[in-house]
Amino acid sequence: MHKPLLVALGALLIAAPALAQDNVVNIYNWSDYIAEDTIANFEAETGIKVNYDVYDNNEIVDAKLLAGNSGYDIVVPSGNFLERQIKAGLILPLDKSKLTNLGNLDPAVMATAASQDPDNAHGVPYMINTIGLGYNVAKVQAALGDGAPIDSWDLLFKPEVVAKLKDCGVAVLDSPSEVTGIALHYLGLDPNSESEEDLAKAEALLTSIKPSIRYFHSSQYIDDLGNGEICLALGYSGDIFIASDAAAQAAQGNEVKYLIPKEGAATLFDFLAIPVDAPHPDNALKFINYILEPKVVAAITNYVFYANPNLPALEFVNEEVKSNPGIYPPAETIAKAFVMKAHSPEFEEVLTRTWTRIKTGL
Ligand code: N2P
Repeated sequence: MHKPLLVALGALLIAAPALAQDNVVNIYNWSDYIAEDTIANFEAETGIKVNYDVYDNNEIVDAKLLAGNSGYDIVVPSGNFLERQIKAGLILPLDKSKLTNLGNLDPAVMATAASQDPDNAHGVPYMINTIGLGYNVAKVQAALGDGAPIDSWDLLFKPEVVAKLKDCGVAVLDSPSEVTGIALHYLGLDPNSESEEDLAKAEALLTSIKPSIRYFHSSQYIDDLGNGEICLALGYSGDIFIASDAAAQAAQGNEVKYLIPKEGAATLFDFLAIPVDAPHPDNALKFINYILEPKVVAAITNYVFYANPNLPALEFVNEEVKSNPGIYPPAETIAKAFVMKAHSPEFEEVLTRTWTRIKTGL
């Protein structure tokens, strides 16, 4: 064989594995936040290999981004965290010329999202969720009788009420900003307050119900609610619907319902975003553009029961999902909901210490 050709072939052989290795995208997403076949379908369509890790708490992602060199190409922070991450220079501005499907997103959602991500420059709204209460209908009825406040945060925050649910099991998200925000809202205070006096009131409330809480965890409650191990959870809307669906499939007599309390629930947008030091930003943009395809994101909504902001996707969302007011909340629920704002890094530190005290009593 001709020598230069041999050399060229040899170079190709050496380069090939390196290229194959490079054609990847490293994704860090919430657990239970994608359809079963989304990743495989994306890999088949694009030839890009996906490395997929999961988390169940905003603080974990935040810490990794702050530390730098996370290796991730896509992360999915909630808006209040994204807002601070953008300000800290941790997120890459989106190259919108590569996001040809961006126009599918609801302009009203984009306008709201812009309050956390100015000009929608850094994040693509992925899913919308509320934080409310999931409960086991029969167990709560058995413990509390007919007068159970199954329309109110009283179910969790009134010590004498929640004490009656202690034996059937109560779980709360391990999420300092969200849980203290909800406690402040319940007390009639600003959920985004950074006053240490207000925080002390939220701490007192949470400490008063602590003896009735079995655990603080942000994903364990899905299985436990589904199989009747616990009867009340402060959790994310779609996760509680996953539990409800599992309970119905198991047919063991557990019926799980989701409650958006009448006082109002927290509403969150989670965003697809690219860390500033992402090793494969172009592949990240390809993945985000794929998620923006109506059928792709509708399949995710149908599987994980979270609403997406993609307008043409709505026709592919199952009827029982889009007509469920716990998944696609009606206007009056949204009007009563509150949006979490970013905390200053200083307050975040105070909050972390407070949260440890609430959980450990120390
Ligand atoms: C998915 C939880 C996503 C909602 N398991 C958190 N914002």
